[in-house]
Amino acid sequence: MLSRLPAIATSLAFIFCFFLASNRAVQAKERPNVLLILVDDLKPALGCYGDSHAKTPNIDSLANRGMRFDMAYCNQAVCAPSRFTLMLGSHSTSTGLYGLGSQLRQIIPDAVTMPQHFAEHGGYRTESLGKIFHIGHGNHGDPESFSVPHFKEKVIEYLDPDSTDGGQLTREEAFFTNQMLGQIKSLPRGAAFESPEAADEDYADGRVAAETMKRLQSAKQRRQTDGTPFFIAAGFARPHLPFSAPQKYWDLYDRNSLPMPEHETLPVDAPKVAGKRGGEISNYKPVPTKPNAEFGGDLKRDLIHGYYASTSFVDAQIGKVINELDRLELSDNTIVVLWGDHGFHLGDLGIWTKHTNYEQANRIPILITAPGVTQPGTSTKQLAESVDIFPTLTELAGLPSPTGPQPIDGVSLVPVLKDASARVRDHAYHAYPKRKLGRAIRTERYRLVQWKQIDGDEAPIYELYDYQTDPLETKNLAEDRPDVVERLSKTLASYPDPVRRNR
Ligand SMILES: [Ca+2]
Repeated sequence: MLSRLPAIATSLAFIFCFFLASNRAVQAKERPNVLLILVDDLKPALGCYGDSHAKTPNIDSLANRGMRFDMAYCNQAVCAPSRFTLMLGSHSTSTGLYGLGSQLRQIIPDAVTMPQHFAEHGGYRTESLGKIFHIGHGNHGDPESFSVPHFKEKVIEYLDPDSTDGGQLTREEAFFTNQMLGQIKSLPRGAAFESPEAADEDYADGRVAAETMKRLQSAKQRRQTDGTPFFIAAGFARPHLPFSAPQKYWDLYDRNSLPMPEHETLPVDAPKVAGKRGGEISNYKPVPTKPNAEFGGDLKRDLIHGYYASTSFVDAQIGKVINELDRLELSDNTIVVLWGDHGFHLGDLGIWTKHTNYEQANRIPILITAPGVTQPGTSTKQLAESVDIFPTLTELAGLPSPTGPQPIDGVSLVPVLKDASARVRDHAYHAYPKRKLGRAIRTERYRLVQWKQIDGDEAPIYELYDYQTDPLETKNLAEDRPDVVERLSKTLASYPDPVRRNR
């Protein structure tokens, strides 16, 4: 009798596993699909966010299908760390993944990313196209996150030979393809913008859109055949520099009517560590290479025109993907999220690109359409962070909440999706490491930034901005408003101590 026990146990275990597997298959058939659209360096310079200059009919139409988050913030205003926060649900200050070259699997080998979680707990087939995890600067993406190999595309791309001094490898192309990483400054600079007569698919974003449409077609067939739900992450490279976009998208704009920066000096009384001059933008010609050099008026206008043209180009590609989702009759059972990885300074405060703790680098678009949950044409002023997307999507899909092993800092926004006035957080948190680490609390009215060395014992330096009275961040009010500094620094103190930089 005793000798038969192992056999019985094995049989029971087999039946149990079979039951679990078949139960999971049944549940998987009922799960919504997920289409995650990531757009590189996209600030809310979009028609649906009230930007009257932007020509973004497709993103505007996507916004009309569900809920627009008007006070959404990234957790760190640069590509690689921001994408880690999205995919892990963890702040960079909780993981130490602060750098462009930070290696996820070296730091947290067993991390369970959002697509891994969907595959493991929901039976999803997970796919990635274009810029999802940051690739470049020594990073190679995260193949473990997806069911099938990544569809890799270029971020830095030129068609016009003049943009590359006749076809030479340029600095940013080298960074983004992991070449010559120790000798970048020896390479020529590529152009900051180009506007050839070209077809959409001559550039990466056109090809990513075309491939995403094919993947949706196969996913539909798979869903019909065996019920497998899909999680497809499509990542678009523009409006990241260089502003390489076909001429027809530049032609949508009257360059002389585009908005120029209103306030081009750093905030009065702001600490030096918080500001920025030069940096990424200086790796492109014809931008002056000296950090404090004045940009001519034409150059500013070219860059701003290029940003808007690139946004319109990416908007058209997103339109193709959404049209295909509709044509395949997948829209009724597919959650669609559009997310920009961080904002972008277009000369405000005299700053270009990102890498700061200021408003323009940190505010992002988040649009969520969840069939049966969101109402068309809704918006919310509730605060939201990138880390919230992971627990929001798991709840919408009926999956268990993420539990790590990485620290989970996000909260589900599903209550807000159901009721735009529901409160799930009273502030957003973000951070940026420079010579000191700047950690910020953004409320509806204020932003407090605390600058301090990690593990340092020096007195922290504070910045405080009041967006009710000073939306352009012209003056640091920390000295004038100690009451607000004290209240918000208590909120900041409720966060875990920041993890040291790992790379
Ligand atoms: Ca980016």
